[in-house]
Amino acid sequence: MELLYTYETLKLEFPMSDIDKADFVILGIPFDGTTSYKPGTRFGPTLIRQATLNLESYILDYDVDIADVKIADVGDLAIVAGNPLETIKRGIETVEEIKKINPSAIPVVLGGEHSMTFAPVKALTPKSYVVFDAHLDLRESYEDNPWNHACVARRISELGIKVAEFGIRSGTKEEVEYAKNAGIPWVHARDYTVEKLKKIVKELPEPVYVSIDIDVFDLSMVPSTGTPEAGGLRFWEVIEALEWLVENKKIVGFDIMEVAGTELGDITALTAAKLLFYLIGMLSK
Ligand SMILES: [Mn+2]
Repeated sequence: MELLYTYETLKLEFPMSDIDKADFVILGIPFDGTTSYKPGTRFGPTLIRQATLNLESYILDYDVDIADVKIADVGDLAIVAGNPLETIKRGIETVEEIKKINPSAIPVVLGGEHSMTFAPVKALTPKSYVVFDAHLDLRESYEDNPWNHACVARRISELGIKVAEFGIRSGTKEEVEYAKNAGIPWVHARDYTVEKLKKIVKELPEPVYVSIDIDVFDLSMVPSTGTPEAGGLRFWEVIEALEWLVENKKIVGFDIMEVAGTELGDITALTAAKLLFYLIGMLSK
């Protein structure tokens, strides 16, 4: 089954399912056209898939073997180089195609810069958007481009979707004011606890879309990302929050974004791959 804008790329090491039979459908969006600092998120989806080769498919914590889960991988989106909006349009259409073929599947987007998250969110129309990120991403526009990666949470909140942000440690005064006026709760990485997240997310309407900008983690774990920031969260802090989310809220889709790098075996991709297996594992147990 072929989708209009996708092409095959590196596959995971165990047999993949067809889209119509899958519980999860992986789609890479290898775009880095508005990246500000470190380039290379165009290689993110490939690096994450390759990094899964290092992992046991059995998840100790959940007694789930990822190799037994029905996962389809539709490959990567054919991006429009340098044009985030046109690439987003292709992304929306592709996620809509996936949902048409299999309405119960959970789309899993691998990025690619964070601007691309708008595509699955627009296609899946969740009521809430929970994001783990170092950055507020609430700018009206950045470098004269409203589709820049620094604006994605703002564009999503403008859709009328409730936004909540965790692990934040970078933003402008204007972004903080916008969050206040729009009623967007956010928790600084310094103040972050899973209990604080639960308190905020408990009130959010369902279904929920979950986005993980890999830069939410401390940069010692994720040096290869578009805009690395010191002072981030630890791996198990994020996993614990995700486990609670999966148990308490209906999740319509998730993504792991901003993985960059140019070398196989990059630490950042290894962190993202482990996170991908844990997310699929916790949603399958
Ligand atoms: Mn970020």
